[in-house]
Amino acid sequence: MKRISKNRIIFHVDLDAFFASCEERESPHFRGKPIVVGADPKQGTGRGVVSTANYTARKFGIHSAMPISQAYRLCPSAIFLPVNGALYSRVSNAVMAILQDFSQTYKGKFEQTSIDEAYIEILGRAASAYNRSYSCDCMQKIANRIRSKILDRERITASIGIGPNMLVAKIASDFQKPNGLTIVKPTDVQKFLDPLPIRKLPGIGPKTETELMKILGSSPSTGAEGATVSHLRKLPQSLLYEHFGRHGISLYESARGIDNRIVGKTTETKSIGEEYTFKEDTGSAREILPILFSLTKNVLRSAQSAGYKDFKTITVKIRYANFKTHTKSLSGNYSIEDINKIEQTALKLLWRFISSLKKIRLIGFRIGRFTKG
Ligand code: TTP
Ligand code: MG
Repeated sequence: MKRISKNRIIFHVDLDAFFASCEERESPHFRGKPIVVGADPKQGTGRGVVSTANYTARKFGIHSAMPISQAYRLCPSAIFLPVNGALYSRVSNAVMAILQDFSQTYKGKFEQTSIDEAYIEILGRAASAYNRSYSCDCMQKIANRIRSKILDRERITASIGIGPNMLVAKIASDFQKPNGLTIVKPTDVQKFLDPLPIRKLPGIGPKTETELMKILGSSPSTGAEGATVSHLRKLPQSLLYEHFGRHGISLYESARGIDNRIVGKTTETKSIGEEYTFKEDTGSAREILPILFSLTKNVLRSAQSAGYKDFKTITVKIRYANFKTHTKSLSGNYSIEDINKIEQTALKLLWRFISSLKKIRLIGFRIGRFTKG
């Protein structure tokens, strides 16, 4: 396996309850109250989903992607707000500019991975000093400077994780949210990961978790607290490969804190997409297709204004009336200007899901793996 210098220092910065924090800063009288950003709850009959909720609303059990009607039932007195994308883009750009500045100060590398997340790799003198002593003081100071600057300038809080690679830094930033700082020294990686639930590892969603629980279920050591990274670590690489293919190899490596990705190398951001919830569930192609094409146009417009020219994946998502959700992707070489080819691909992916017998509640369209022009 390719070895990369052992002691890299990578910061992962993730803004807290991002959309809700932007709303809170615009209307300080909201502070301390539960805020839910997303679809209109329409007194509990609304049909969309929650984009995010602030930490006060999360105490009621409200979270991202939950049906807005359920959020309303959990806390009818919460402040429900629509998504204000222009505001969030403005704040995101300002925060990312601050982070890029820091990365230059520390002769580092920078990579933004979503609207509210970025990695900074610290290089130069600060990195050498840390590698000599592993004293966290210096890294703590840098992290606190970053958080203070974001708070002073943009009036929102961020959580930061610091680790020897992108995987560990990302898990660490989530460890003490909100407004938290977690530093994982290179020598402590396994100690940090072992007790965590397997769901904390990127790439383990509900499906992989269920599958892994089935495999681990026969092991008497998996206690009532559920499977942890240390349980996952007991599974041989060959067994994981048998069950999950290449994804199994990355599970094996993640459980050991191995990640050789390089910060700032990729020119690809994650993806850009949009979803639409129908006012009433429908199985009619005449209602569904115009929505698909309007989502396609909106997404391509956003990608174009972000400066992208080419991309490699198209994904279509559908949610049936019973909430069963499917996504289907197709990889290829697409140019953003080639709208006909993109629409045809989206149609091909969606078509198999359309049937007058099975009504659809939501459709989504997403493109990803960009290359900047
Ligand atoms: P996240 O960083 O995943 O979540 P968050 O910032 O709201 O909360 P946390 O403190 O846990 O980081 O996502 C960033 C923004 O992306 C979020 O504020 C809203 C949007 N988003 C959605 O619209 N739908 C989703 O399902 C998720 C997860 C996020
Ligand atoms: Mg966030």
